[in-house]
Amino acid sequence: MAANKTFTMIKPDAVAENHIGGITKMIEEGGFRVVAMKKTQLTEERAGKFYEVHKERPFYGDLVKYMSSGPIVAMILEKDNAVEDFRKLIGATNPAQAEEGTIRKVYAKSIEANAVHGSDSDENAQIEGDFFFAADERF
Ligand code: RTP
Ligand code: MG
Repeated sequence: MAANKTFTMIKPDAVAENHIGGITKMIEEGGFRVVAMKKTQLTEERAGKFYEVHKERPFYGDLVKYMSSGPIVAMILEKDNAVEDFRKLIGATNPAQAEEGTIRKVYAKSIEANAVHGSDSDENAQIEGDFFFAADERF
């Protein structure tokens, strides 16, 4: 994926609480264009694969259970400097440290149930987008 793309998921708790619209509004008002979008549910196996980089972290098992606990909304987003700007828009991993105006400040409930995922590099944005979307699902 080009450097002007990033990948995000609206996480299970935010989907369950009807925040798809609110979060997508913040994303679009933040200057991002939705290139691809789908509601789907990860199996534990697929969530484990998606988060494989965190396999050795103490929270990995809980994270995999949480991310497969209900439907998520996956998106590819486009904007100049997408990866960095999107991480600014979502705010800190721990909502207690998230700045005013960030998505996590508004919607995150805890360090785990923190409403949204954002890719951490151009390389991972490409890998993560490819994990969910075929070529004919991107516009
Ligand atoms: P993300 O990948 O979801 O955008 O979040 P991030 O970069 O801000 O945080 P990361 O370190 O990549 O962690 C991935 C996700 O794991 C959960 N987590 N739980 N219990 C904990 O201490 C803990 N730490 C992280 C969160 O859902 C975090 O977003
Ligand atoms: Mg991360």
